[in-house]
Amino acid sequence: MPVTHVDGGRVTLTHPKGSSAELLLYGATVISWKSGTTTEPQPIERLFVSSKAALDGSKPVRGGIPVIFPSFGAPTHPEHMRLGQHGFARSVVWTFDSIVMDNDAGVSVRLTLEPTADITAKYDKSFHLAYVVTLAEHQLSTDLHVKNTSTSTTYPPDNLEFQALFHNYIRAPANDVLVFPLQDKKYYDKTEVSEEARSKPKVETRAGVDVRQFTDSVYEDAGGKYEVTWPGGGIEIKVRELKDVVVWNPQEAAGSKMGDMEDGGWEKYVCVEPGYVRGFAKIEPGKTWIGQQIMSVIHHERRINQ
Ligand code: TA6
Repeated sequence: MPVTHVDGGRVTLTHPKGSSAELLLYGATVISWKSGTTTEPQPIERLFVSSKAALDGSKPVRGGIPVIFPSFGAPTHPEHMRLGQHGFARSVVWTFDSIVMDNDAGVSVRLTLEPTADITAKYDKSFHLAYVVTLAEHQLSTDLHVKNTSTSTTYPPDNLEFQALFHNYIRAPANDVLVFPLQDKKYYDKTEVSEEARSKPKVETRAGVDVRQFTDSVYEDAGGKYEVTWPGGGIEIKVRELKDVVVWNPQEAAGSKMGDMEDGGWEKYVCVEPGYVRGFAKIEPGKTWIGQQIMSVIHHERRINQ
């Protein structure tokens, strides 16, 4: 069967052509995506998960694709102030809803999340989330459907204001990675020491962005199509509605202080995270917002002098 439940808390998708994906119901976290390319058909792991990551639901997974909702980073919206770093979606158990597709075109599953008592205690908005993960021969896509389920008819309307992001840990030789095309894009450098400097926009001057230094950059209105490349490999990411993108690698100084980061783990991945994180998406009661990413494996030989 191309979709299997493994020990209840996990779902495995297997494509007829050999690619596979594995998700935890905890956080709807994709923890594995194995795929080949047209020139190198042998499926290999495309995501990084730290060997010290907790996979038992005790804390958010250090790796894979954590789902970030309704807030990115430290909360700033008045409705989010009781939430922790990166909101709650990545640290609650989702429900397996259905198999959406299961054929040569792809294998797709749908997970859902509705307010529980624990969530409502910290976040008392009406919402319904559906997360659709689709595995194709050389692609993985993730769609987050956010519905405002408020039945309020008050004025002003009971809008749902949120941020959302796919926190992709892309397996790659970090010090050889270049991310395109971000040149001339406005970004916020979260490695700056002062809040004032972190809040002041910069403009990217590099044709290809590397992460050889500690990098934590939030690119605003970044274009929606990215290539994460390294000698002989790469991942293309195309998005819908996710207007911003974060590029993050802690390198050793910050990475070695993370309890669930394996030794040298920072050398094995780059986070390229499409999201809506500058400002807030807003939907009226009854409306639905859909944020999508499509990740494709590319065989890439591309280096550029910076
Ligand atoms: O997406 C980049 C970032 O916001 C970094 O600032 C760093 O905190 C990273 O996320 C990991 O956050 P976490 O809460 O998973 O340790």
